[in-house]
Formats: sequence, structure tokens, C-alpha cells
Amino acid sequence: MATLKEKLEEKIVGWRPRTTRLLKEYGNVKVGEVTMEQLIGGMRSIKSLVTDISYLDPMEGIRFRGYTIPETLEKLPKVPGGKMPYVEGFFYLLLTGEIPTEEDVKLVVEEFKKRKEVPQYVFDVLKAMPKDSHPMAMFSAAVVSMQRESIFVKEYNAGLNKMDYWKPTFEDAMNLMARIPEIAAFIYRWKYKGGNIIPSDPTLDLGGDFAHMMGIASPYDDVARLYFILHSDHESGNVSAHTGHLVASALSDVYYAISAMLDGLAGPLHGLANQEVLAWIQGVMEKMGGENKIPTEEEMSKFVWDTLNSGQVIPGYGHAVLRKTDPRYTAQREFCLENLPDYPLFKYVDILYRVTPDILLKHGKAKNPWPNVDAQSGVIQWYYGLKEYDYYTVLFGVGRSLGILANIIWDRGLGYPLERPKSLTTDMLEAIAGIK
Ligand code: HAX
Repeated sequence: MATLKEKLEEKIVGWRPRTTRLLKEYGNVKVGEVTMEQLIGGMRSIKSLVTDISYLDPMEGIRFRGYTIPETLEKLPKVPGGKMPYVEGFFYLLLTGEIPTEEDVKLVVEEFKKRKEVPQYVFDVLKAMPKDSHPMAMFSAAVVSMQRESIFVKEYNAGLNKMDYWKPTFEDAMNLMARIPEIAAFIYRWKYKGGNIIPSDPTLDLGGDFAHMMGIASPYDDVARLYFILHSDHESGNVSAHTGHLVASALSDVYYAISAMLDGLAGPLHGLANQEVLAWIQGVMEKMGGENKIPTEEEMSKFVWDTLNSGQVIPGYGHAVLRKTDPRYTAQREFCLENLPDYPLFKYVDILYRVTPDILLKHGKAKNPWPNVDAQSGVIQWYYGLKEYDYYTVLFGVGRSLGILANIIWDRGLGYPLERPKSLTTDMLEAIAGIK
């Protein structure tokens, strides 16, 4: 049976002629136009990146390798005793575009186990950081501290054919991904649990071992699997994905690229949003009478209107690209309905879901009145005892590493070049606008 690397080789070699043809024969074909608004406005929606790992449709939400979230969760092999798929099998899907068999998944699980030992110096680096360092700063530092392990760098320095760049990149990506869960769990236990570290259990899959090292009982293993899968990829233009791609485009190895993408994810406009949404919902609960008082829809509607009329946004609603309920929200909502239907904080989330979209529509400002992923995820973490807000983005980062590593391997496989867009001056823009 083919290993993941052999399968990937077959896929990459088979794909290359498509990219080469587009470049050689259709290089001058126009894909879109760029307006002044897009240029000044953070390059919003400019079509300027290529990825085949995932695609975000505004009406439908994310598809991973062509599969919707429900299809992904349904089709991938499940971990025995749980309801969620193996994260390892999901990584196989991201890399190859194919749903793996049970056997394929077992091979990836074994590969990760062989590679998962975290060098002691990584823990020493983390222990040397001030205790009040943000967990994302710790995560990023831990990853970049392993840069000396890069096989890509060694082979590149020894002289490597460009066509083969992806091979040591694959080795680096597998080594790094295998180690990330233990690093993330170490940060949690070191920072918030008095340094009481729980060693990895080599019999468990990635999600199961992560939950074990965090010290949180089942079904948190399924929560971890679901969370990592849902947060893995959201095509290439978001800050973390774009940063990972950009840094790797300089042929910086994956340790540099993943450390940098984590730095982008740490921003409040990106990965940090989920903790803000949870804090807001808890504030709503406090104001409306606490966990013993579940508001009626009328009471909640009034609260939402009052919030909007006082000029504030409703956190967890709206999206820059999506124009429907985020399917990542729906997947987590279904998990809540099954596992914590009566949890007061979830009841609040549920009532908000029933009243808010209509109100936002009537209010008429938000282009998307529907909830986004962040409106649900914090509630689940809180329920299972993970109450350290600052840590939530680390969970996001573990998941996002899957998507970005898959992208970087393919970037190298297809020979995508150094990223280098062109900038203009304000004078030039004024000249283009005809003002000067
Ligand atoms: N409540 C009230 N008003 C909202 C709103 C909301 N949830 N979402 C958007 N609006 C308002 C905007 O403030 C804007 O008003 P102004 O014209 O007065 O500035 C108007 O509607 C148009 O905004 P938009 O084009 O619909 O939204 P953007 O693409 O600019 O921004 C945001 C998308 C997600 C940032 C936005 O919807 C928002 O602030 N939502 C609340 C915060 C939130 O949920 N953040 C989580 C983001 C999830 C994510 O992407 N994570 O990575």
C-alpha cells in the first residue's frame, strides 16, 4: 500500500502540467480588476492567490477538497469509541484530495507517533519565558525554536533540485505537526495548571492524546478533533493562511512559516475573536439574570436592539466573506444540541441565534446577519472546563497548522514563486483617480 508521501508524489506530479499549462499558454488572461477601494481596503476580495486545499463560497461556506463540513465529518474514518474523524485522516484528505481508508489513516497515525517526540530544549525555551507571556507568544517561540531541525534547510544547502523541494518540506511538516499538540498542551499545563505536565500517551490518536495531555476527560477528545478540523483552513486570503504562504514563499522552512502564521492568528481581528464573543455572551447572561434565568425571545430581542441602538455590534454575527450561517457554527451547534442542550450558556447562544439574524436584517447594516464560527466555539470550551480565554487561540493555531502545512507542501510541489505584489504611492493613486 502507498504511503502518504508516495500518494502525494503521484498527486503532485499529476497536477503539475495543469499549473504549467495555465502559466505558459494562458499567462496573459485577465482574472479580475483591482479598484481603489480594494487597494486601500486591505486587498479585500482581490483574486490573487491559488489554493486547491479549500474554497470558501460566500453562500455555502468552506469546502475542504470539495467536501462540505457535514460530508467531511461523515465520510472520514472515525476514531473507535468517538463520533469524530481522526485528525490524521483529515490531514490525509487535505494533502491528497482523497478520503483515506482505515488503513491509510492508520499509516498516518503511525507516522505521527514516530515523529512526535518534542526536543527537551523546546520545553526549556518555554520555561525560560516570563509566566505572563501570552500563550500565543509561547506557541510561536516554541515552533521557531525548532527551526534547527529543518530537513529542508539541510537538503537545500546541500543542493536540491527545485522539483524535489516539496519532499523535505513534507518531512518537516510531518515532524512539526506531530509535535504541535504536545507543545500546545504543555503551554496550557505549564501556564495554568501549576506546571503539572501530563505525558503523552503513545497509544492515542492526535485528538485523543491532546485531550489526555490537557487533562480533560472524554468527550473532549471529540471536541478537540472537531475543533481542529473546523479551524484548519479557510482558503488562502485570511491573515494566518496568507502569512504562512508568504513566509514560505521566500523558501523559509515550515518552522519559520508556522511561527509567523501563529503571530498573525494572535490578532484580535482574527483568531482572538472567539474569546471576545464568549466574554460578551457571558456579559449578556449576567445582565439578564444569570444562569438561573433564561430569557424569553422577546426579552432577548429587546436586548439585541438596545445593543445595536447604542452603536455596538453583536459579536459572533457577520462575516467578511460569508453571506449565510457559517457551517462551522452549525457543526458546533449540533454538537451542543447533542452534548450540552441544557447548559445555560448554550441556551443563551441558542436564543440569540433565534432572534439576532432577523433583527440584523431589519437593522439593515451588516451585509451578513448570520452567525460566524466564533459565536459557538468558546461556549463548548468553557463547558468542558477550559476557562482560560487567552488559550483559545492556541487551539485555533493547532487546527490552522494542518491547513497551512498542507498548503506549503503543495506550494513547493507546484513551484509557486516568491510572493511580490507591487505597491503604489498616494500621489500615483491620485493621478490614476484624475485628482492631480
Ligand atoms: N452587529 C452589528 N453591526 C454589524 C455587525 C454585527 N454583528 N456586523 C457588521 N455590522 C455593521 C458594520 O459595523 C458596518 O457598519 P458601518 O457601516 O457603520 O461601519 C456594516 O454593518 C457593514 O459591515 P459588513 O461589511 O457587513 O462587515 P465587515 O465585512 O466589514 O466585517 C465582521 C465583518 C465580522 C468584522 C463584522 O461583521 C463584525 O464586526 N462582527 C461582529 C464581531 C465578530 O463576530 N467577529 C468575529 C469574526 C469571525 C472571523 O472572521 N474570525 O476569524
